[in-house]
Amino acid sequence: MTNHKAAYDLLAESLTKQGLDVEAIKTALKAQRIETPSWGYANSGTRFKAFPWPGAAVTTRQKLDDAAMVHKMTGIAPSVALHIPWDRPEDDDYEGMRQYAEAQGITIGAINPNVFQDEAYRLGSLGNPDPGIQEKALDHLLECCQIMSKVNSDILSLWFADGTNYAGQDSLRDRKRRFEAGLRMVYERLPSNSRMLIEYKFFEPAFYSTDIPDWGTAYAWSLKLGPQAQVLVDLGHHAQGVNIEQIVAFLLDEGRLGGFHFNNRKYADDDLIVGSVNPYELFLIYNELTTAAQSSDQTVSETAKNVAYMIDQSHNVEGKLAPMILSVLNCQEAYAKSLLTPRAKLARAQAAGEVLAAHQLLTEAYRADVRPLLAQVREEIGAPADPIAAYWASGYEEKIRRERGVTATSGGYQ
Ligand code: RM4
Ligand code: MN
Ligand code: MN
Repeated sequence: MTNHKAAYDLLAESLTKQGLDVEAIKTALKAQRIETPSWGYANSGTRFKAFPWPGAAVTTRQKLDDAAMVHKMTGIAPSVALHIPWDRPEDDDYEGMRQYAEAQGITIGAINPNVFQDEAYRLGSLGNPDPGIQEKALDHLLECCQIMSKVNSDILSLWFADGTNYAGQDSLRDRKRRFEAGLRMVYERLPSNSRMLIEYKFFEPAFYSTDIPDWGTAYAWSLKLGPQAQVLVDLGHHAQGVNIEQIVAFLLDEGRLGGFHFNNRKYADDDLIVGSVNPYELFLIYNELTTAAQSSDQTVSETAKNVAYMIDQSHNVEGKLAPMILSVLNCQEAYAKSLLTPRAKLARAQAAGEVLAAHQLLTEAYRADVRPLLAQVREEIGAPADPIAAYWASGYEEKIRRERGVTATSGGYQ
């Protein structure tokens, strides 16, 4: 018996008394999945300095090893997103890369094309006024569709750095049209049974306009493109005070929420550990997802069940694997709390206009200490009850520090 057991028994008893089905909650928690990003294991920094982290991954194999370790510690992170060309294999052997991942016990998840780091992209990629550069970007995006088939990925995750810095720099309407034409060509070449997720961001690196500034633009384009196109919500890409859970609810209801890039922000695209600044917001987001997954409306519940939960973080001062483990655990905790919301009671309070009662029903779920429940779930799936402690005790961090050492960085990523 581990030391969480007594606390778990008490919690299970109290949840049962509240009318909750503890076994069903545990089953849901065991089915939860969070994808980690390959770039989160490499060195990264701010635009001022990238401080190299001892043991940070350099090669894609090392990143896959690290992702596999995070999965081993948490039991719920069995896939890793790749960024191309950062993760292009030296020998171009993508099948070999997939096999290597599978041999480590993980699979390859979303493919993220990179059309922002080449010299050519100074004025954008698909939105660039130069047709030659639009074509270069398009070629890369289509190459990524082929890579998806080689690595068995069913998600093309699109983020564009495109935009303008000055009023008058380019025609806003022409840029829109270029983007629509480019996205259409990519959409037509998507592997069957796969999805294209369109990520929005209202600032940076362009600051006067970005070509996909908000969820409304991404949503409008996904509607125009077809059912394989959906919206990706990156928690760091909103203005201060935006109600993200409302965006999530809207997109779920319309069948167009495709996935998340989880992180946390204080000011902008800070890419901090998800749930570290505003765990309540994360809970409220999960609450929308859980409510939708349990909905009797089939489009809504199917959409919720297909959401791709991905982390998009870069840890600059706090290490690499331990903060990634913590990020996964924070998602797990938020999800667990969302499963405790008494939905039938809440619906009754809402219908009766009982504002405070409804609010309290929700906040009571948020306040519950679910840690013993999570320790129990982990133990039942064969993961360590305390993943971070287990990680430090595993010797993995010492091993990668010793074997990989410190790699010089240039700035930005890698
Ligand atoms: C962007 C965006 C993308 C990510 C890059 C590295 O802000 O979040 O998803 O791939 O950063
Ligand atoms: Mn992102
Ligand atoms: Mn971002």
